[in-house]
Amino acid sequence: MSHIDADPYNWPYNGDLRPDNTALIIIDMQTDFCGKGGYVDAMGYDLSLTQAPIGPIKALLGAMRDKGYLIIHTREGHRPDLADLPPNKRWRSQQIGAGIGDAGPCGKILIRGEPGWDIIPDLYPIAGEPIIDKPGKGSFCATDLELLLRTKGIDNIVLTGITTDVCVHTTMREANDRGFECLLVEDCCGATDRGNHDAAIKMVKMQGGVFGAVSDSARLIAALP
Ligand code: C5J
Repeated sequence: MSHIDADPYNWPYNGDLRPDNTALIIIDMQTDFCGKGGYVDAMGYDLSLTQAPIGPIKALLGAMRDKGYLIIHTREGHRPDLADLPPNKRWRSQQIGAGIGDAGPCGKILIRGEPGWDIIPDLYPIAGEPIIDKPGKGSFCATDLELLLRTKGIDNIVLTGITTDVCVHTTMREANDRGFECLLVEDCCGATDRGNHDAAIKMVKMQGGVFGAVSDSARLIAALP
């Protein structure tokens, strides 16, 4: 039995935490979401908020890699011909001056293969770590993530990345509904707005842990079996 000190309950609920039944998912740590000249920068949001989790994720990634946990990375992005970009998503991005598919300092915004779309060098996957390319906010929508997790025998998912209130939350909700036991690592996430980050963390803890539990990198690394 192994538990991580977490809120509102020690995680996972059944104490069955092992490297072979638990995965770390690192969501959308792409230049477009945390780098100068990327999508979030073009929208005018404070980059320090989405850059804050880089250090904590790096520490957690190192610890979980060393112990043999499955590490999965995701990237939000669209085909260069925009065939998988819903017109309403494109229109909304244009309203805020950061049109998906439009040219920017880091290449076309949120387009697969462009420099801004890729994962930042500090957290780049190593050989053997799956990357899930997703067109939406949730990592399960239109991807093979669930197949991959079931095939590897994963029950528990540790969630990190950006942004807390959008892609991390959507993925956590999707995973929770599929029966995965989820832990959100608070300091390994960031949002484009501090209040939204805090609200997203609070939401998880309602109703006895409506989507799972919340901890932080120090508590998780200290107790990682
Ligand atoms: C957003 C994301 N915020 N990765 N994407 O559009 O959270």
